[in-house]
Amino acid sequence: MSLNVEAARAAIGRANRIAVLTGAGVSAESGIPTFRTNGGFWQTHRFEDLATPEGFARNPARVWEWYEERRRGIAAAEPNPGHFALAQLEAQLETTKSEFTLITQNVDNLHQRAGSKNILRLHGDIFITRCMCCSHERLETSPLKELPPKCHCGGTMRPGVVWFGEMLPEGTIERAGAAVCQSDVFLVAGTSAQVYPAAGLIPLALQNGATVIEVNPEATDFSDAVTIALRGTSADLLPQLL
Ligand code: BJW
Ligand code: ZN
Repeated sequence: MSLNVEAARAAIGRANRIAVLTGAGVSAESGIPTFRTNGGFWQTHRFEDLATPEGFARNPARVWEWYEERRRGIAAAEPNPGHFALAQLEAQLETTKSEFTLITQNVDNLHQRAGSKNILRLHGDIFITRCMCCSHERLETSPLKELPPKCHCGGTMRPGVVWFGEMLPEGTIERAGAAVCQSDVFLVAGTSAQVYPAAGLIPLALQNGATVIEVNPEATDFSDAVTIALRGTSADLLPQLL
């Protein structure tokens, strides 16, 4: 075990309040593609077409086909040792009355399926559909019968996720910021930290004196600033840390 892994383990062991930020990289070892790295969606697809309100307005069927394909892939995937390690840490901290907040940018449900409970989902949930007209929401985990799906009010349903240029679900970034400011340790795993406001939580933690630990096989814009940068995958490193 490297010195850095030891130092990160020790910081986590001492902490009373832990906040975690995860991104697409934590689900990569479950077979779910990321956005910006090797084979990521934005290397073959235009995000303007698939992940903006304008792209959806231009061609709802195209956007829905992409989401439906991803929903199928996620439904067939299983949480990996990285997801399970975070759920175990939360369960352990519960017994010592320590605080644990898992902040995720992921729209898959793998943290939840691994047993994590206190989850703040910054970018929504791919299994929720929401009516463009009356905002009615439905949780739909099985394949959809029609694309785009329709609401009982006749309106078109959209995926319950956050696209570029849209606000995050009400209160989530505020709650995430509060958890980060109060944390002794902020663990950041599997995110390129390029999308805001999520990425802004990293400098916020540093300003508030938290030990910031990054887990990522690649360097990010924040690697030099964080307290401990660990190079490796989350399925490999998170179980060693926690
Ligand atoms: C591994 C691994 C392994 C690989 N183990 N690791 C301030 C400054 C500049 C711009 C803005 C700003 N504030 C707002 C903006 C605009 C915009 C933005 O940030 N743009 C930037 C790109 C510059 N932000 C927004 O629009 C946000 N809304 C907002 O701010 O509202 C207020 C506002 C509105 C209008 C104007 C101004 C303010 C909303 C952002 C929504 C992002 N949506 C998406 C799609 C969600 C739905 C879906 O999934 O379909 O969210 S885009 C996509 O990126 C997705 C992700 O959650 C998000 C982050 O990606 P993530 O998770 O980091 O993945 P990758 O692929 O980038 O990185 C994977 C990482 O894993 C890599 O580092 C790998 O190395 C690593 N990895 N294998 C561990 N095994
Ligand atoms: Zn409706």
